[in-house]
Amino acid sequence: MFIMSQTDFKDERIKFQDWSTRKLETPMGLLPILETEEGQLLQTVPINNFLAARLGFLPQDEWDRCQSDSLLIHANELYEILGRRVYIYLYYRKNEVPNDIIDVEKEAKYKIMQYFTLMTSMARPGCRFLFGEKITVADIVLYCTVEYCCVRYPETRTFNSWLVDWLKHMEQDALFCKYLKSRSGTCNGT
Ligand SMILES: N[C@@H](CCC(=O)N[C@@H](CS)C(=O)NCC(=O)O)C(=O)O
Repeated sequence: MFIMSQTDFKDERIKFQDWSTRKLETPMGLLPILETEEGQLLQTVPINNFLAARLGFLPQDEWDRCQSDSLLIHANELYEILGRRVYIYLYYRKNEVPNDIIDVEKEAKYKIMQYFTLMTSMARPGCRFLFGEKITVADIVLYCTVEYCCVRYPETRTFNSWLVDWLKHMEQDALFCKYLKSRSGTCNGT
């Protein structure tokens, strides 16, 4: 949203090896934290909504705004489920592969199916983006959620025909492409 609205900001990434020290300086030992003139803001969903309101990425319609909130919360839940159950042993604790790996994989795929069924059902029919002709915070979060799932489950990109069309619209959008090009890699190089 900062990049798309051409707003200056400082993006501070903490290196894995520095985290145990830096963690102690944070109120809850967790990231992300948004530093604003008003103070510190914690929790992904309100951070996204605060920035969306300030930078012009909230849907106009009240119902759409509530759907957007719901999508943001569900996307966050899916991150937590996959993070705790799958990505943790794939990338961080490689020698702690769970004994019930087949069930873990099955559950992860079921959760992706369940969450994407819900999130894609929120789209207004016939629109380029979720809630109209303009990208909102929910589109950006949904895109990042697709990418997150694709690290392990690349078939997520073709989950249903609405998602396939919508991904095309997102990746054809000049401002969104500017954001995609601006990104640095993740800590594991993906
Ligand atoms: N509910 C919180 C969860 C935050 C969270 O779990 N953050 C993780 C990274 S995504 C973290 O800081 N982990 C570091 C740690 O637990 O030491 C949110 O949505 O912001």
